[in-house]
Amino acid sequence: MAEDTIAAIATPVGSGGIGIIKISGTQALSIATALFRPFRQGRKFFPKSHQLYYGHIVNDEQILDEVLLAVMKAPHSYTGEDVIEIQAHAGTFLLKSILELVLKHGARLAHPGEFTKRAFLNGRIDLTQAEAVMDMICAKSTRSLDIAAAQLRGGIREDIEGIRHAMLSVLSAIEAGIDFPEDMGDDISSEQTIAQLNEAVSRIREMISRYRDGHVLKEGLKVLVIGRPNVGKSSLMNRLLGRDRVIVTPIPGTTRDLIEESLTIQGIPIILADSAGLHEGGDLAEQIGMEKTCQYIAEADLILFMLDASVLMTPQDWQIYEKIRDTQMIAVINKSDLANEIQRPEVPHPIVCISALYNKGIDVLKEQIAQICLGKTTEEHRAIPSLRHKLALERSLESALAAINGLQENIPFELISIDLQESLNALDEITGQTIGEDMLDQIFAKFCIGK
Ligand SMILES: Nc1nc2c(ncn2[C@@H]2O[C@H](COP(=O)(O)OP(=O)(O)OP(=O)(O)O)[C@@H](O)[C@H]2O)c(=O)[nH]1
Ligand SMILES: [Mg+2]
Repeated sequence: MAEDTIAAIATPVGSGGIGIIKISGTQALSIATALFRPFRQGRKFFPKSHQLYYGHIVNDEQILDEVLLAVMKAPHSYTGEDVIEIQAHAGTFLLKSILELVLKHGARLAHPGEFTKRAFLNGRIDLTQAEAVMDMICAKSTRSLDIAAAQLRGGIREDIEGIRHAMLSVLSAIEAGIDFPEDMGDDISSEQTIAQLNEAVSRIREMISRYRDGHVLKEGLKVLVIGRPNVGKSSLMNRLLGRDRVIVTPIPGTTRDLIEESLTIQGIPIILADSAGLHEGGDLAEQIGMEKTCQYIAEADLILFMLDASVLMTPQDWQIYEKIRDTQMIAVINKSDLANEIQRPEVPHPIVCISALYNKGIDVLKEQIAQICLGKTTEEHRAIPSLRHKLALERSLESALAAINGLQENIPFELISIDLQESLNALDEITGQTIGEDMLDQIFAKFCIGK
């Protein structure tokens, strides 16, 4: 438990209905008693846990604000410590004045994420859950919110615990083998032990494979609109965004740079990129734009290959197609309003006909995009969204494989035990059971103050 008491304004800066000042630590209750005068209970205030009190915040008998005061005594609070929340009127100056008063009475200003860090250090939540708190706050789509919520419920911790358990039983057998080689030696190198480790390894591998999906669901799938000049790429971008974000003109070569925007389609976060029309020649700016487009092809999760319904696939279109034929792609035939009969190109990819100008076929296209994107993702409750988790899983995997190798090659148990320890340590880093102070600081530095 931390010795000092921390405080911060927990609500966003600016004016609003209510602003909350949060205090956590051993002095939280005494600070509240010193500042708060309940309405009905005479002058003395004996706060009970999980009660809401109505009264005034006073500074030397001068009333600062009329507030509600929530009391949550340790260990049944967010941080696991005594916590007081003052719900005041949300004026920046007012909240700062109350906070100053709290600090004057012995609290210190909290660092970013320090309340959550205390919840973690006091064992109320593990590190993956602490990270999920910030992911909840930053979520930009229903799906990323679902991932964060599942993580907050302890989904990742449960998976890690399962693997840990299997590895610990192997480790304890091996350590017994080190201490009593004559009794245990034959048992350990037995196939059963290796099978047990192999099982753990495949579960780690499976978790790693879920990283990409989780990451995609959190950050957004990259969707690139590509095609020759003037086919209507920017018009489609504007349609999908529902606003005039990029310039559209009848002049080929209007878009020169790659332009990214975020949107959600059926709750799936998407980063949509409009690009410069691909063609031979062009001035320097266009050429740089085209180069960027070509580089982006490798990053994109899905490509919308745009064609013009009023002309057949031109040699230029085929050239572009050659660059993207092996990617996940939808052929989008635009300007369907200009063609009596639409010629479908012979490509083995899904084809959708639209008119960006007249808003035709856009819903069908959205449905296709959503289906492909969903096909690329696992259920959110099993997703691994964090790069930190993935890197630790990879380290754990490497050491576990080294341990299996060691067992097969009859390497001394002492060395195998080191590999297993390393593998376990990497797993423990994810939940935060073993983690350096630097790493913790890095994680919580991303939080906002007051959380
Ligand atoms: N008739 C018709 N015209 C369209 C349609 N979509 C776009 N256009 C027109 O086609 C022209 C080019 O549209 P843009 O969206 O700027 O095309 P682009 O592919 O972004 O062009 P560049 O940026 O030059 O590569 C504009 O005059 C649009 O109004 C459509 O569905 N039907
Ligand atoms: Mg354009």
